[in-house]
Amino acid sequence: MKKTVLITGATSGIGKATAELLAEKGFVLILCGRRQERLDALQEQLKEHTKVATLSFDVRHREAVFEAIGSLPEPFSTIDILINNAGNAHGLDLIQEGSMDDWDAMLDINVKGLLYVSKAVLPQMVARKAGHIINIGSTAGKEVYPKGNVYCASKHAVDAINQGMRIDLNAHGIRVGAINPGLVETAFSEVRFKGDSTRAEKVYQGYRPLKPEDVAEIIWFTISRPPHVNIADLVVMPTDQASSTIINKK
Ligand code: NDP
Ligand code: 8X3
Repeated sequence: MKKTVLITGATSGIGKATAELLAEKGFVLILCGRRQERLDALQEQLKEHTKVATLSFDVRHREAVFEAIGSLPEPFSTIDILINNAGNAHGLDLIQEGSMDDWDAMLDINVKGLLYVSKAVLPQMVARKAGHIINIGSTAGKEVYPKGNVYCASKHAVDAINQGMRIDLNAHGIRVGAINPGLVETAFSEVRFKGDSTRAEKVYQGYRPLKPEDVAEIIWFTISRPPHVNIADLVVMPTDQASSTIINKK
C-alpha cells in the first residue's frame, strides 16, 4: 500500500522539491504551507502522479495546526511519514542588534511550530506503533556562526528535539531522524533578508551550493530504507563548504 507523507513547508525550496520527488515515487501526499495558491498549483502539477491533499495553516497557531491535521479525510488521515521542514531564518544580526520580532518568528516557527505539528500527528503513530519522522535541522544546529545566534539556537533545539523524540518514541517502533543541510539555494536567504534579493543572491555566489533537489533525494533515500534501518542524524554540505564559515569561493 502507498504510504502517506505529510510535508510542512511544501510551497517552496526543500519541501517543494521533496513533494515533487515523492509524487513521482507514488507516495500519497499532504502538502502544507501558508500560501494556498502555491499549494493549489502544486496539487494541480502533481495530481497526475498521486493523490494530493493540501492544508493551509501557520505552524505558529496551534489551534490551526490541530484543526487542519484533524480535518484530513481518508486516504490522507493515516500519516505514515511526517517531514518537519517548515522554517526559515529571519535576519542576520549581532545579538545586541537583533530584532525581537525576528527572534519570536524563528523560535515560534522553527521550534514550537515543529512541536505543534508533531504533537498533532504523533498519537496515531503511537497507536499504530509505526511511523517515521524526519526533522529538517541544519548545519546551524551543529555549529554557531557570527550573527547566526537565534537561528542557530532554533536549529540546535531541533537537534535536541530530534534526539528526544527518538528516545521517547523508541518503544513505539517509530523512526526519528534529522537531515541537516548546509547551504541550499532556495528562498531561504530572500526570507532571511526580508525580500532583499540582491543580498540573498550573494549568499550563493562564487561556489556551488546544494540544490533543494539534492536534499529531496536524501529524504527519499532515508524514507525508503528497510524498516530496521533508521538514519538518525545526517549532515550534508556542498563540496565547496567545510563549515558554516569556511566556503571555497572562487
Ligand atoms: P524556503 O523559504 O524556500 O521554504 C520555507 C518553507 O517553510 C516554505 O514552504 C514556507 O511556506 C514554510 N513556512 C515558513 N514559515 C511558515 C509558517 N509560519 N507556517 C507554515 N509554513 C511556514 O526555505 P528552505 O526550503 O531552504 O527551508 C526549508 C527548511 O530547511 C527550513 O527548516 C530551513 O531552516 C532548513 N534549512 C535550509 C537551508 C538552506 O540553506 N536553504 C539549510 C539548512 C536547513 P509558506 O511561506 O507558504 O508558509
Ligand atoms: C541554513 C544554512 O548556514 O545559512 O540553515 O544557516 S545557514
